[in-house]
Amino acid sequence: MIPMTYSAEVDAARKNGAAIVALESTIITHGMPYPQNIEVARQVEGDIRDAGAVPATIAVIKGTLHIGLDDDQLTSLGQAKGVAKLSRADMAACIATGGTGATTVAATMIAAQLAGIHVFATGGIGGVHKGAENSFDISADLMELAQTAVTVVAAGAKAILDVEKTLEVLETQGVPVIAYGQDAFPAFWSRGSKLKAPLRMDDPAQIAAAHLMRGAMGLPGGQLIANPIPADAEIPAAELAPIIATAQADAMRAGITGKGVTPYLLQRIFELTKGRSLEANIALVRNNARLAAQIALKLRELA
Ligand code: PSU
Ligand code: MN
Repeated sequence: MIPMTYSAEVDAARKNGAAIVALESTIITHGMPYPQNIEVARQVEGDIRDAGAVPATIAVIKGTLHIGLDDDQLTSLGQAKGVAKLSRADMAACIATGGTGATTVAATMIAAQLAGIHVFATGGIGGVHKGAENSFDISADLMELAQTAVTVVAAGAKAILDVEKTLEVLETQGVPVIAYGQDAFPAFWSRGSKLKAPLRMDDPAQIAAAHLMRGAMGLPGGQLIANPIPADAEIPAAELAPIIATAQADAMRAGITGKGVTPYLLQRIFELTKGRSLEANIALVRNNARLAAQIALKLRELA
């Protein structure tokens, strides 16, 4: 038996057959600074409610897998220090030993599937890090997309990654990568990139239909929906490139490896852009939440 509990709101949504959108918690504990992290977590939940769906923020608290957090839980998670960052490899161990941890994209997908939730909104998925030919640092998020049937809405892959190699791995793993409303694969803080997304859709109903078709065909994995950041919030890629390079060099010098890399880079880029990267990150997460809600509503209609 998995110690798993639903918030009152999510429990009611399940009983009423409402559309539910999963949200991760690593973005709260490791992706954004306090106190903005808590404020953003609340705003994103509000965006999903405004769109007519129900948010389910996911985390492990004292050995219980929570599907939906109440405001006290959200607040204490956002203030806690040294929270574990959970992925496929360590999520079960955390639950079994009574630990507390925030869920990454991979772990949130696993939890969403256990809870029967088909759509999940985040900022940007993890991917192949620059220099992966030496470090072998490839996010477990990619392999999760290949095996867990959840549609993940993200603003592409974070521009701190080797986006070209990330797309190659996704193709190898058989993950549909669908740009929303444009041909280019978006680069998180920037709308475009020099890379074309393998697929394009302009309508949430198409995305929902493709999700259902994969299920009908017995294909096990999910879909990555690459939703460009709103134009008024983007930071042009050329402006960001030297900042990312500096952050990367600093990470090398500081000897940051493994799970520490992504949080370190996000924090360093936040400092180097004097907070602008966070403004962009907030805008793109909220935009992804709105699209995810539309997809979840369509999915309920078509299923
Ligand atoms: N999106 C954001 N900020 C984040 C993340 C996503 O806007 O911090 C997190 C997700 O939890 C994702 C993780 O799974 O970054 C990637 O970490 P890694 O590269 O160590 O796999
Ligand atoms: Mn990694």
